[in-house]
Amino acid sequence: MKLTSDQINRYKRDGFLILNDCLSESEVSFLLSEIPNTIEKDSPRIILEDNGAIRSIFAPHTTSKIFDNLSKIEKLVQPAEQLIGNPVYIHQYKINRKIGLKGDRWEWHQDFPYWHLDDGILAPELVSVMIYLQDTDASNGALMLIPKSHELGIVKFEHKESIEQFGNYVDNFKSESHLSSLNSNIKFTIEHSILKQIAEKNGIVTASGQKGTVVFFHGNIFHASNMNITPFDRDAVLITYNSIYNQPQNKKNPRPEYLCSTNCTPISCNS
Ligand code: 6CS
Ligand code: FE
Repeated sequence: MKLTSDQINRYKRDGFLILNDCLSESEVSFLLSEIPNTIEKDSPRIILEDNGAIRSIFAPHTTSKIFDNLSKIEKLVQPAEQLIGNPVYIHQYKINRKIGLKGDRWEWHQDFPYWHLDDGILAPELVSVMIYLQDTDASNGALMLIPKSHELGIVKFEHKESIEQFGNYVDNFKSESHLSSLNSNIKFTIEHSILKQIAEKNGIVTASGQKGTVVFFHGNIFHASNMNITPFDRDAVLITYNSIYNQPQNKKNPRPEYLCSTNCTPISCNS
């Protein structure tokens, strides 16, 4: 299912595009029932919240054929190819669980700094596809985005040096635990005065949607999500597609395969 030129233009203008009813009720319940098959005890792919609840399940496609098939369906891959303008492969794939009453926040950040500095990906030619597996709104931690913020490139980090001061960060990057990129206290967050200035200018959009809603968003867009204070889970699948001509260059201390795939074979859609 290809995007219309109006949808493509809206994505280019805003940095995101929300498609309601992209997956059917039966597709979503099939995916939900498959989640237990993606969880391997004590696997580094499973990231826990401080309270012990599962926060993220990385690379679910490595243990589940169902999630592997999902990443190759036309209605996800074709829009990604249209938005990137090249054939794509999967850079990163995860299920972000926001378990009711336990799922924690994602502070305001851009994704591309992690893929640029930790993985050595040179250009922001990536698109993340977020699929809601439950009805999602502001109460249970929907994705919040600041329109047009993707046009600013990588902005200054809060409490951290600016990207220029990182210099050859990738070369000097100590292979610390990767948790500072994955937990509820992530290392590259947006400097607060910049966040305030851009939020005042462009507003904040809460991407609410029923199960089956899909949000396509740019690697440089400012985004965040609140903790889930409701008793209702907010499971979301995130597939990040990258241009096959924009592969990771960090060969010195690459992150593990489940965070940064080196299988850059272009995806051929299943029907
Ligand atoms: O480090 C990463 O690749 C992950 N971390 C964040 C905060 N967003 C992008 C990505 O999922
Ligand atoms: Fe993110």
